[in-house]
Amino acid sequence: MSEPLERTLVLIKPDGLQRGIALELLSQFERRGLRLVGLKLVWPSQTLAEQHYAEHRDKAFYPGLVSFITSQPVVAAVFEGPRAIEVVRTTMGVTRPHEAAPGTLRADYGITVDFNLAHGSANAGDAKREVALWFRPDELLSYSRAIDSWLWR
Ligand code: IDP
Ligand code: MG
Repeated sequence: MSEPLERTLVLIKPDGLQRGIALELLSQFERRGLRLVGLKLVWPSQTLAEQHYAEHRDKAFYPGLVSFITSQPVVAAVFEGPRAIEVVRTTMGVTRPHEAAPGTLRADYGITVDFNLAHGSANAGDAKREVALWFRPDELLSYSRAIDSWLWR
């Protein structure tokens, strides 16, 4: 009953780092059993931010979003595991913290959409594109952990 392992991009946005809870937030994904395969601090360039949020180019909030994400460093991480993309999204909760379910990261740590703390790839296509955008192949490590056999098969 093995499920294919997925990789997905997580960003802890500037608000998470500035509030001093970046690693606390990341640990929520680790605690669920996801395996960390890439991790770094990045101060995103304008180009990186624009590429990352390209799908929102025409939205009213886009200029503010790009200026926010480039204003301070972010933590970029890649997590791996069965259904990792969905696991990250459900752990984060929906985009607007006031609509997010209690127990999710955005609900428990946030209150407005402007400061919703984290990014997680939305689907398999986005995950592939975003992981490649933020990490070089040699920055991603493939390894196993002894506990993996107690988390998935
Ligand atoms: P997601 O981060 O849950 O995937 P998206 O709809 O892809 O949500 O939006 C990307 C990011 O843009 C959000 O996480 C949030 O930071 C910002 N954003 C989305 N909608 C709004 C809005 O209505 N006002 C301000 N910022 C927004
Ligand atoms: Mg999105």
